[in-house]
Amino acid sequence: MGILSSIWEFFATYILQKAPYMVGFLTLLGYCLMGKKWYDTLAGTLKAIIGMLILNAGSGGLTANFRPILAGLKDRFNLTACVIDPYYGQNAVTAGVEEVFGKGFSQVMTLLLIAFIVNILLVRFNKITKCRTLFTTGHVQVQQAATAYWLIMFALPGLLHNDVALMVVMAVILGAYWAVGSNLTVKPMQELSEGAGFAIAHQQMFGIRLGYWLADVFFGDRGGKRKIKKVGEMEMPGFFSIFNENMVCTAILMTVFFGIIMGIIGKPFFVQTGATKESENFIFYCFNTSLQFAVYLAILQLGVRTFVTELTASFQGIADKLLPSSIPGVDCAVCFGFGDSNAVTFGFLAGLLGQIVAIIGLIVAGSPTIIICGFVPVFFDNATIGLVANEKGGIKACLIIPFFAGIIQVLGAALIAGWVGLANYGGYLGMFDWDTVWPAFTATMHYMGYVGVAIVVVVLLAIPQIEYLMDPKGYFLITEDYDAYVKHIEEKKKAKLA
Ligand code: ASC
Repeated sequence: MGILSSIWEFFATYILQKAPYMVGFLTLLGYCLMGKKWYDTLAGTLKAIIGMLILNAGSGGLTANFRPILAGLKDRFNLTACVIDPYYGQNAVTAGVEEVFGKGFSQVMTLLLIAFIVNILLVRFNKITKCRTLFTTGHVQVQQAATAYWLIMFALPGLLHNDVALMVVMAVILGAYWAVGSNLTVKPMQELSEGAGFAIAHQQMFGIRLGYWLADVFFGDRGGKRKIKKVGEMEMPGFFSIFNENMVCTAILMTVFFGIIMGIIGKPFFVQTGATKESENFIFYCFNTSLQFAVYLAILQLGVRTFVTELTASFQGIADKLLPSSIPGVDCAVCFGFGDSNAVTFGFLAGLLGQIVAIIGLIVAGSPTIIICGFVPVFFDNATIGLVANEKGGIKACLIIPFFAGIIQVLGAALIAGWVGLANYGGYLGMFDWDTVWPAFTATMHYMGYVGVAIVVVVLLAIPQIEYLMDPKGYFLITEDYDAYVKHIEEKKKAKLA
């Protein structure tokens, strides 16, 4: 028993919660199930782990460099405000959960494990459930488990005295959200990557599908009747042509943008926080910091190229033997390696503009909760949504949809974080789904109790069923054989025209 529990603890701590090792573990398992030679298995597993570590170095570098700048606005102007950022959100839960609910944080880990099992079961029985995707992003699952823990305890205080019922309700809702949310991204991601074989397991999965749908409805090609212009197809004259190159475009836009923000915050703040020295030239410091954006983005894309093929090729073993017709759900940054790379930058900037407009709106309206944009939601959410929107609806969709996503992120976060009391602890998770669908779940359960729980679960589980009914033949084909799926869609289009 002792040994078993030690193995389990090791697995939970070092694999389940650490995306690179979770991806490595799945690659190893997949290749073993396929009966690959041991040395190919070893090489593939190492490439998967290293690729994910490179991706983390890129996304972690972006976050470490640029989060303090946005958060600096708060400290510099002494604002008491709630920062929307997954790490601030997790800290807020840790800081307040004992005080508000009289519960420790340790149950969050139990919740995470049970919810993950719910995800696996929903995929295992996908003939019935129609769920095709497994979550592999442990760090995100920890953050979500923490926030869901708070939201559900707030919504159903009657459950506080019944630990078992509390865990069951939470795990079913969270596990269903993981399975159903990532399943919603299958189509957008398969189209974007031309069948690379992954979905997104992150914090804006409903946002991705909504952005994809809005881009198609309002900006799409209407079944080939209209020409759309994607970011990558823009031909810019003279000076502007240099923006066609992703690195140059990112460098120029970020220098202008972060140059302004860092200028507003002022040098003394950065000297005080130890980021730069009094003797260092401040303009040079701003320029050099802004260029890091392009550097980390390039690192991130290298990471994606290193691990995606290994994970998706080996996952075939898991799909064949354990989880039929499934694909892995991965970090949203993975899709930055596909589509038009400038759409990442444009989506981010449009989302940021939306967030700034909404924050000004909150201040002007005298809202009791003021939000500060955190780097992770404003960048990773809006860049992802922008990339998907661009693919379906071109540049207009890539700018307009993330702009509104930015507004929704701030307003949704202000409402929910103020209502449930997380704003008092300085932070809220703040990613798109947690500003939209999760507040809706919370309100439904808060006002309708157990009936509300049932409604949330039924609505979640109905989503893949509806998608399946819209195209029963293509639904599993898209994960099993993408080329055959493309043919199937072409035939459907022809039949419609005839
Ligand atoms: C998150 C989170 C991160 C980033 C990263 C993006 O939600 O916690 O560290 O997004 O996953 O690559």
